[in-house]
Amino acid sequence: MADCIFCKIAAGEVNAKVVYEDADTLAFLDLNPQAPTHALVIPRRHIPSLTAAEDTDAELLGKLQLAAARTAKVLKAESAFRLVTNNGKAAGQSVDHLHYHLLAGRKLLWPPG
Ligand code: DGP
Repeated sequence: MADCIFCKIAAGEVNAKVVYEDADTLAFLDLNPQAPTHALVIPRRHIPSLTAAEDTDAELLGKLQLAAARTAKVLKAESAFRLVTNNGKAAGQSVDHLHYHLLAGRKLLWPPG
């Protein structure tokens, strides 16, 4: 999508520190990290949010989960990390391209704020 920052990162038009990529997904470090390890895992294809995903996206959503696990391994965080998506403005979503935050490297509180 033309105006989507994450589509631009996926296309290589905007720089990001990419830590994992495959044909369908990409993971890069968050610009505003909330933990010592903070990556964003996204589908290359534009899906605005998890609730915008459709039945035809099921395979891609599965790949996104696997990409997150692989990203955790690349970042040596596989033993303890949190994977979360903010779905909707009130939940904190500021970029309308589906993304999972992968957070690690510090004690993660529960319940989250
Ligand atoms: P959310 O608020 O859940 O939609 O998360 C969006 C995240 O995206 C936020 O933590 C900051 C990050 N972010 C926004 N713009 C950029 C960018 O241009 N590059 C990178 N690396 N991260 C970005």
